[in-house]
This record gives sequence, structure tokens and C-alpha cells, in this order.
Amino acid sequence: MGGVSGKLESPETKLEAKMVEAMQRRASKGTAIKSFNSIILKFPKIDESLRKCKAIFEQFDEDSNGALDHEELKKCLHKLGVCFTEEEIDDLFKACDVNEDMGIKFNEFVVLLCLVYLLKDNATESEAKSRMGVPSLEATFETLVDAFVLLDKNKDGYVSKNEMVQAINESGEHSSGPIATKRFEEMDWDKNGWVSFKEFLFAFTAWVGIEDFGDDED
Ligand SMILES: [Ca+2]
Ligand SMILES: [Ca+2]
Ligand SMILES: [Ca+2]
Repeated sequence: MGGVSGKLESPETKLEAKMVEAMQRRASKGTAIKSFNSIILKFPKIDESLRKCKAIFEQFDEDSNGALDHEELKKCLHKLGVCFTEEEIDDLFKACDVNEDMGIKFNEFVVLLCLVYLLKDNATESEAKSRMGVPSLEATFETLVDAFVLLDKNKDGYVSKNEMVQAINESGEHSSGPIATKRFEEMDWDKNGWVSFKEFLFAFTAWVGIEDFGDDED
């Protein structure tokens, strides 16, 4: 860990600081995932549980406009048993509403729930048993957290390009350098050279193909 010169700037928001802290706490417990490839093998399972997540989303999108507004989100989190303050919900909403149109779309909703899942990790043991009353979804979020922990070798709460290269190298891919760089650039939205858990989640939901969900019916 020592000897890193380009020190990471402090997290921009209180929420991000909390995320990093929660991720570091989680990382100290280790990860159940051993390689980058094994994450990819879990995609079908993840896909399945995200479809359940879609049902929850639609249920709380009361006016069926394809996005959760503030009120709809608050009701949804309440129903899932998430006890967050008004301010925390606001912060989450802002952090996940990436195109700032004041509505949480489905892919943003998945990211938001996963952030909630991670943040609730500091609940007491008994509370932590079921953090949001949707076990299959929680298993998926656990996988996503595990995947991030696998990538974040030095456990500083961010994934650097080197860490990405290392993870893909270990998976035994040929010409892993370019692949890792490409993956990394897909993830690092704000191009600051670090991938936060939030950025990772947005990229991940795109990889799993979550965008294709919506247009089946309706
Ligand atoms: Ca709505
Ligand atoms: Ca790191
Ligand atoms: Ca970044």
C-alpha cells in the first residue's frame, strides 16, 4: 500500500465517504469470488434475480412513467424495510439519478438498492440477516460486493487500472492488458482514474444486459 504518490483525493460527498468506509469494512472479511471469470459465470443467476427486481420497480412506479420519483422511492425503501433518514434517501437519489432528470430509472434503481445493501452492512447481526426482505436479490448484491472486493486488491475502496489489469491477468486471459484497459475505461465514467463502487455497478448492470429488460412487454 505504501509508496503511492498520486494520492486519491478525498471522496466528494458524504455518501461516497460512507460507501468507501462500508466497502473497506466489507473487504476486511474477504471475498467468496476467486477470479474475474467466475463473476462472468454468475451472470445468468444475476440476470434472473434482476428480473425480480424489475417487478419490484414496476410495483412502486405508481404512475408507470418508467422512473421512481422521490415519493415513490421513499415508499419503496420503506416497504423493503430500509430505515434511512430523509437526508440519506436524498443523497442516494442524487447519487443514482445520473442523468439528473429527477427520476430513478430501472438500472439506477438496481445500483441504488445495491448501495443500500452495502451501507446496511453495519447493521447488527440480527438485523443483517435480511436487510431488505428479498433474499434472492440480496444474494446477487452480495456477489456484486464480492466482485468489487476481488478487484480492489489494496482495499482502499476504489479500483485502479492496475488492479483491473491484475484481476484479468489472474484469470488467465490472453492479451489481458487491452481487455482490462477497455473494461476499466467503460467503468471509469468521470475519467478520474479510479472506479468507485457506484461506477462499477453502473458498468456491471450494462454488462449483464439490464438495458434489454424493459421493452419485452408494455
Ligand atoms: Ca413514477
Ligand atoms: Ca484499490
Ligand atoms: Ca471514477
